[in-house]
Amino acid sequence: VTGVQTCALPDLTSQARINVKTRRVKVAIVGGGFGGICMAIKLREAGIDDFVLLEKGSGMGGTWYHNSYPGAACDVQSHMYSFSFEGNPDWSHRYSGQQEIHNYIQGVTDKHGLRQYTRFNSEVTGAHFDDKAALWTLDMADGSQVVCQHWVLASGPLHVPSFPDFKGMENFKGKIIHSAQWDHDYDMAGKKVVSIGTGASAIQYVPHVAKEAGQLTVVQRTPPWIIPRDERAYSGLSKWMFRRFPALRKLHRLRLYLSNEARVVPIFNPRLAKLAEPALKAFIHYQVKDKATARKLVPSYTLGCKRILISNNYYPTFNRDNVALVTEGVKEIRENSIVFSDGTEQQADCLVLCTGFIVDPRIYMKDFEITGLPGRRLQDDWKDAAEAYLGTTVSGYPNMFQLVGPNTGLGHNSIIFMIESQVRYIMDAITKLDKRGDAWLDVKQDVQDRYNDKLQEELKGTVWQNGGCMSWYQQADGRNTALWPHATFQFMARTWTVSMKDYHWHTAVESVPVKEAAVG
Ligand code: N01
Repeated sequence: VTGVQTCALPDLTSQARINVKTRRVKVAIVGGGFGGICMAIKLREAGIDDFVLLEKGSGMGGTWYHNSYPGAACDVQSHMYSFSFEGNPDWSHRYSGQQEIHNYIQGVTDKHGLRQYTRFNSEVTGAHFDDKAALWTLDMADGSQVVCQHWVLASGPLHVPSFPDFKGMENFKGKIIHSAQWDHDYDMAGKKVVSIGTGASAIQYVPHVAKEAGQLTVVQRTPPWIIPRDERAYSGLSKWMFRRFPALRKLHRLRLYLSNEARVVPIFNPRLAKLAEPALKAFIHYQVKDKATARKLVPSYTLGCKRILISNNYYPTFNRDNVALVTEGVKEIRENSIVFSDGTEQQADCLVLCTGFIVDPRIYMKDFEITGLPGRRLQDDWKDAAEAYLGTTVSGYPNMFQLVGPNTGLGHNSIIFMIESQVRYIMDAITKLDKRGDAWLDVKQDVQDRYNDKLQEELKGTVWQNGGCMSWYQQADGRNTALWPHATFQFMARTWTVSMKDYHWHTAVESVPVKEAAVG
């Protein structure tokens, strides 16, 4: 790996310093996944060491720390699903598994000495801005507080598992596992397993669970479109070339970037997307022997409306004698079984819920109180929809930044590209503010409103809105607050610098002495 090595024991002095009851820093980062790590690295590179990274888990990695179900892997190519500034010539396969990505994250964390800035098992439960002092106070679940000038919400939208509310669920006597909270100690050998949901996670673990379980019933509400996965392993020679000639690795990354980026075209031309559907239907019928089952696996909405999944081993799983596909709805859960809407009853020792995440920040942040300028409360401001400017700043909440905020998700390329663009933008905001000698910046409401009105207008023509499906990209009323509806280089261009005229710039009214217990 160019540049990624393990290092360095934590600086115990700094660690001790971080654990005081109330701590004051220039920047607080919430979340230790790819976003928080990128932010921390760029702060250090800019010579800003006065920051803390608050992570609710006990390790770095976010999604890749928590999601460890069998077969967990990334469906974006490894050379794209890694930082542009921390290339890894040693990726074993075109698409990496969770463990390899997790190892990469640990390597980057150690190389940049980030553990000494990190407070693990530290859940942030609220954030409040004091406009006189120009400081934020972050409330922690353990009762402590962190006072900061800026804070960056890098918790990501896919971290609160969604549990369906099936009738009788509480009566079930067997084991219940959510895909995002896999219990590796539970032995499925010989067990009757019912798996609910057929999204990105399910299609990855179903082939593995099928091999282990006595019987596996896959409950499908809506079939996903699945394309073949280019499973290639990188040869020793390729890795050597990538290490010896980093320009080759960068060229390879560029090629992957451009080929992914080309997939933005059908998003705006659903008729183009439809052209690929006959080949994918043929793929299903080629891989699944039973014709009735194959027909059930064919989606009825336009390709791309929901996230396009990639797999070579999901469809063949349905050729196994111990696997069945059920397309009836779940009517009721009983002590040892599940009853479907057609009245059939399936015995179950274990229910695996692959029912996704609560993605709407209005719901998953309902217990996370954020108050900004006087009279501003994020729950109120977002009552109709979560809105930000460039997915990063929210009017009325000065010096608060979000990574992978509203309308920054992607259906076609690597989210890490978006994160790097956002981090560059945040660094530019912090730097400009310091240069001006101001205390806080706040995006103008009319700038934010115009931006979102235009975005929603542009989203209207996309396959996500017109493809005949509902997905987690949309909130309940159909509005899409999740995805960026353009090429990613357009996002990079928009976030390259902070435009002075988009923001109000302010000095603090009061100066608060830099000492602990400034609040609380
Ligand atoms: O969740 P999902 P996921 N009764 O929301 C079904 C990322 N990811 O955890 O389609 C019955 O996709 C629901 O049915 P329907 C990626 O961005 C990335 O798999 O709503 N079924 C659906 O089938 C992905 O999009 C990787 O009709 C119910 C499923 O549950 C995101 O995470 C890997 C139901 C939920 O699928 C989420 O993926 C894995 C109910 N009551 C995940 N409620 C990479 O490779 C829900 N469903 C990068």
